Amino acid sequence: MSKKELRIGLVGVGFMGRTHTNGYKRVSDFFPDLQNRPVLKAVCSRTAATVNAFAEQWGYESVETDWKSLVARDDIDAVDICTPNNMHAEIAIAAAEAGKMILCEKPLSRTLEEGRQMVDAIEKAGVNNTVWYNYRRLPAVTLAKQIVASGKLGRIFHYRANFLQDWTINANVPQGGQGTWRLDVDAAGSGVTGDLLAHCIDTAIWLNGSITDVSAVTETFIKERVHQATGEMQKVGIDDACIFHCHFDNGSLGLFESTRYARGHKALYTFEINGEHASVRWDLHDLNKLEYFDHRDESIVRGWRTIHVTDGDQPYMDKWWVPGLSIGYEHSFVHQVADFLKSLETGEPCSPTFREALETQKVCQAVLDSAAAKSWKGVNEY
Ligand code: 4PW
Repeated sequence: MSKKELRIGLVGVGFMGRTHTNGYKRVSDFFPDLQNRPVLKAVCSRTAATVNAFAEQWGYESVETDWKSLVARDDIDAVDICTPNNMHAEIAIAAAEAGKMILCEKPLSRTLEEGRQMVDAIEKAGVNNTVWYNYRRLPAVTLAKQIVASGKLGRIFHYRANFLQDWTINANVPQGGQGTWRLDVDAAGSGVTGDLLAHCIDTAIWLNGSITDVSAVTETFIKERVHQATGEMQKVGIDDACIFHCHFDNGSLGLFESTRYARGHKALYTFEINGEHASVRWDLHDLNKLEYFDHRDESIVRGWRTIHVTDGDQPYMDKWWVPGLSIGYEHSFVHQVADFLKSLETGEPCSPTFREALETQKVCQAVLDSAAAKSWKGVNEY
């Protein structure tokens, strides 16, 4: 079958530039039925030496050092935004106006206002779009979605999630710079709320429906850090930790915690859902396993069971090896590329779209405002 080329223009060459590129490179071999094939047409980063090295290592055909030149090119079909958050809106809006498809790294934007402008621009342009909330596309998480949607859990009472890290405990970690832009409020928009809880919120809305109102506390443990660009000590404007509880539209209660100050945890993302009949729980550190408890089981065998999600009839697994063999974090990005390419064939949106990701932004904004005001915030106010 001769495939149609989807010519990718990647902006940003950090950690996410690598994960997405890996997705583009592997998808056609493992999802051979797709009618579209990504082509690594151009990559953009400000420093010529850096972008040249990235292009050579990963196999991009050409480079740009100004994203505006990349967006203006006729030989680019889709712009992939992997920059720090402060560039998302400007690039996405320009790419939409140029008629490009857009794949944007999470979170959609720094602020709700920027997110709204992005949604307006892509909907006006009518371009295909998606936001890289990749954890949805780990097979065990997709299986959790299927189990919840099947109704096996019955009425849902509780949803709880954690995203814990420990990499900013050292006060000498700067704000600004490669990777550490996540600590600079101007670049990131917020701290753990936008960077980590946004993942938890996206998954929660997908699995358990809308969040209606929130009550949050945030803390900034280290108040000043050196800024990489100026070399000067500056006030830290991000939330280092955030805990919130909430109501879901289906009547269940939610409890969420995220921090970068949980010594011993590097990327512990867990969620658990408790229903009337059954519960499910998942842990990123053991990402191919989904745990399930069903009270309706006979008492002699009742207990938590571990589903090792590797069989061909489980989500995405028919594309990989043989039953019993695991896949990893990077495959979630391959799956998102596959689903995006599939959406071009079917005409169905590739979820989460910008508009769906805006719902996560609303919850993030409500969380930050609730913490600042020390009061409950309704998500519908946004
Ligand atoms: O999006 C998140 C990042 O900003 C990731 O899923 C994990 O936490 C890994 O890096 C940060």
